[in-house]
Formats: sequence, C-alpha cells, structure tokens
Amino acid sequence: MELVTGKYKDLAEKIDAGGRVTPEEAILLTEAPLSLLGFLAVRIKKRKSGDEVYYNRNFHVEPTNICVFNCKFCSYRRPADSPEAWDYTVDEILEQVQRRKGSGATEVHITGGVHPRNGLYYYADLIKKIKQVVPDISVKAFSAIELGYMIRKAGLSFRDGLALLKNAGMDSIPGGGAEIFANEIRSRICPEKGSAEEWLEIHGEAHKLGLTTNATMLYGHIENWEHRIDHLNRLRKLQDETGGFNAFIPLKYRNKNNSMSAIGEVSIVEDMRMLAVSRIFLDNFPHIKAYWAMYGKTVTELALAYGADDIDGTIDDSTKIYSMAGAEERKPSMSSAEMERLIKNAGYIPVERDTFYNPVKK
Ligand code: V47
Repeated sequence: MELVTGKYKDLAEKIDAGGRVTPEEAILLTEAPLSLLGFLAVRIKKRKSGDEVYYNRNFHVEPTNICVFNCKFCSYRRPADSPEAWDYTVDEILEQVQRRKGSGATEVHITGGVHPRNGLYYYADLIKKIKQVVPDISVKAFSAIELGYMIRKAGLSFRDGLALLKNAGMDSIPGGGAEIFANEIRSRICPEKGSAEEWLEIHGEAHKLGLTTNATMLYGHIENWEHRIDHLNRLRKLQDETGGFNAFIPLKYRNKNNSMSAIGEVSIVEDMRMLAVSRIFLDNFPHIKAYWAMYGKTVTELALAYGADDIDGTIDDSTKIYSMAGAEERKPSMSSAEMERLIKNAGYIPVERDTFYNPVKK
C-alpha cells in the first residue's frame, strides 16, 4: 500500500487488511481512482476465490411475459392481448426442458412475469414435472416478487409457501426483483411491485429453510450512490444474519423499449466502479457475478479486472429479458469452450460450477 497516498491511503490500508467499510466510507470510495478500486477489489477476489473464475451450464425458462405489474424499466412485459405476449403451457415448457436433456446443463433458471392466474400450486406442480424430466438439473426458481405474489395469494406464510416449493424440488432462488431498495426510487421505477422489506424477508426465510439465494441491484437509472450503498448495506446486514447468499449481481439498466428510455445508459467506467465497490463493500458475499448476457462479452472480460469471479452461464438463447432491453447479445448463448476462453483471456482459471459453486467433474 506504499503506493497509495493522499485521502484514500488510510481507507485503502484498512480495506487491504480485511477491515469492513462503513456506508460513509463507501461513499468516499465511490470517488476514488478507478485503478485503486480495481486493485483493491481484485485483491479481495483473490483472497476469496484465488485465480479461479466460475461459469455454469444453464438455460432459462420464462413461462410468460404477461405480468400484473408494470415496472417502468421493463422492456419485456406485454399486456395479455398483445401479439407479442407469450404464456407457455406446461407441455410447452416441458418440451423446452426436454430439448436440453443430456446437454450437460446443471441448472434451469425459471423466472418471468407475475402471472395473474397461475399460482403457487401450479408452479409447484411445474417444478415437480420438470424434475421428472431432468432429475439431475438444479432448479433455481422465481424472483422474490413472483414468490411474494403467489404465496400471499395462496394464503400461506412465506415460510410455508417456500417450504412447499422446496419440497416440490426448488433448489435455490435467483436474485431478481431487488431493483433499488430505497423507497424514494423504488416508488418511482416500480411503484406496484413488492416492497424492499418483503424482498429481504423472503430471502431471509429461504435462507432459514436452507435454500441459498442470489441478490441483484438494478443500477444506472435515476438512483445515486447513496441509494446504491444503502442497497448493498441492507444485503450485507441480512447476509450477516443468515449467510444464505451466494452471489451478488449488479444489473446495469439497459434503456431500449421501455418507459424510461429517455434516460441514457451509464458508462463502462461506471460499471467497473459499481463492480469494484460491490466486491469491496460486500465482504460477506462469496461471489460477485458479472452477468455476460447483460454486459456483453467484451465488458464481461474487463469485469474480471474489477473483482467479479463469476460470469453466469451458457444460457443457450433461452432468456429475452436483456435482448428486449437492448443488450448487445440478441440471442445470448455461449459454449463452455467460449466461456473458458473468455476467462483465460482475462488471466484467470475457468471452473465450471454447479448452482452451489461445487466444481463440476468433467
Ligand atoms: O429483477 C429488467 C432486471 C432482473 C431491465 O440470480 C433489467 O443468478 C436492466 O434477476 N435493464 C431479472 N435490467 C434478472 C435477474 C437475474 C439475471 C441473471 C442471473 C440471476 C441470478 C438473476 O432483470 C429484474 C430486473 O432487475 N431488468 N429490465 C432493464 N431494462
């Protein structure tokens, strides 16, 4: 740390010695030189996962883009009578799963619109049927927003609803729906959606049931660094209590085809700053994921120089959330060889992982 002088010297030394950054210090850090943030974040990443960077073989199931909510940043939702709406039947979904049987995929990520009719028992049954087709594939299913709606509608407590889905075969929960927790922003970009408190409660209950989950944050729209640090702080507090989060995934707001399109997208420099600050602040999160379908392949490679240690999965052209919002990858799909090449090009050792970050034996 001899090289660091001036106002960041003490803070950089504290971080490098493993000290926890307070929210106030984090705000100061957001203005630090990007090179310093990258340096500190990579040192922390290396302490946690050495030279390894993870990817998995996965695909998505997006049962519907019909949604009872109408979030302003969403490019994906369509009204039920739109020619662009989809609402797959159980048989159609099982056919999508069947097609991937034997592909080497270890995880299916299920998420979509919050459907007005299909509820908890429908989705529990869907998970059971998926597991019958692909018993060895782990099911990462439903954002806390979908879960909150279906469980409340069924009249169960979050704990009982989650236990029912777990018994049906749900293995983990993805990080979607967190957006920005601060109510002054959340109430403007997704006023109808479940609250921050509910998102955190559902993840906390899931952790208590032994389910691991991920966390996201939608950044780069009308929020500022105070809101971002507040979001990270609430996640860090819950993780202190439960230890159930695996990965944090900062999701860059993409501005095509939604009602916030007038807002521009933030720079790649800002993306790197966001990743590095997340890695530094979330000292109790094992992994920071740079989601390649959202950043694009080139930026994902760069993200590995700012503390990310996971790039998500092969996807097999099975998600539309980001392509519809303007991400570069129109049909997101990467072979495992391509994922390994990307990781090696960034100077790391690729490791294919399962949902729980165990290496997959080849
Ligand atoms: O919650 C929607 C985001 C999320 C836009 O857990 C947008 O492994 C940017 O959560 N611009 C869903 N983002 C996706 C998600 C996810 C993705 C990959 C891996 C995991 C995981 C979780 O997508 C939503 C919302 O925050 N989103 N629209 C948009 N225009």
